[in-house]
Amino acid sequence: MKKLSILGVPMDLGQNRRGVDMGPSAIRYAGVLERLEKLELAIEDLGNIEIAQQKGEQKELVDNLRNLNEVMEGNEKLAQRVDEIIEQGSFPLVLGGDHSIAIGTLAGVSKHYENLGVIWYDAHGDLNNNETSPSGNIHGMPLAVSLGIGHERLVNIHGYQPKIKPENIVIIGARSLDAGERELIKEKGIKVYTMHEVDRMGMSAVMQETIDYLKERTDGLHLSLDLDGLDPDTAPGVGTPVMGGLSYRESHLAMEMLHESGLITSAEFVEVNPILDEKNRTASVAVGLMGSLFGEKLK
Ligand code: EXY
Ligand code: MN
Ligand code: MN
Ligand code: MN
Repeated sequence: MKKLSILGVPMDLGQNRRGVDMGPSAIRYAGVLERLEKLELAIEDLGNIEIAQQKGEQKELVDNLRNLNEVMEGNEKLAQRVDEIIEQGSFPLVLGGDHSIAIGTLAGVSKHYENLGVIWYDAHGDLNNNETSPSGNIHGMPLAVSLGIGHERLVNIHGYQPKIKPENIVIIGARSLDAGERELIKEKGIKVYTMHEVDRMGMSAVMQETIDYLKERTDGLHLSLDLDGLDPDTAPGVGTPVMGGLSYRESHLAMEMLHESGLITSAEFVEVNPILDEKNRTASVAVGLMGSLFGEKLK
């Protein structure tokens, strides 16, 4: 039976809105364990890792980076835990927390693969660095950091860099990209399906191309799913909502196709903020998507 380890990361220091540190609790409250226990999986819930608390007032940015030390510290812990989970032959399912935690997740995962693939399901590219970032928020940087681009302390987390190669990445759902991010996408030739392509091609073709593309070049595949990739009407409980996003059905289809592909080897669901949510809807949507990713069937 496939082993699955759930790890919560109550991180809210990669951005400046409160409440996303309650994401893991909201997702558990929405019934993630009960839902996945119905599938043929041996599940353990490892609880949350300890993350520094955001204090009342915002600290000044250092090198245009918000909370660099605390984000570093949390991600070092996370990388170590994820590394151990894979070492023990289990599938890491990481619950965020803001998207800065992808730095630690990928650092722990990628050690185990030569050519880790990454599906970045997100309204944003998360490809900024401290020079291009309009906000100084590290949750807008994790994909660049994992490519080895950015502050040297961030890129060297868990003692090596880069974690991933640009040709092993597929971004899906993008509709808010900063100038520096667009340049990087061009320069590195990163594959991106913006909302325009999803509308033109349909999600089925987008996912089939994604799977075919990654299947031949990667030896492991990580899903980094930011709930703001979905439309805010479906997933309102996120800190940086962008209109015109992926629908509930498109997202389930994407998860179902990933399950059928058998390629996914680790996953994280991030940016669920119950304070900004409506009756925990966004966490429930996340749990439903996890159900599809792990093989729930309609009939
Ligand atoms: N691109 C903007 C920035 O870097 O500040 C917004 C980033 C939002 C990132 C969200 C989590 O995906
Ligand atoms: Mn906190
Ligand atoms: Mn993101
Ligand atoms: Mn996002």
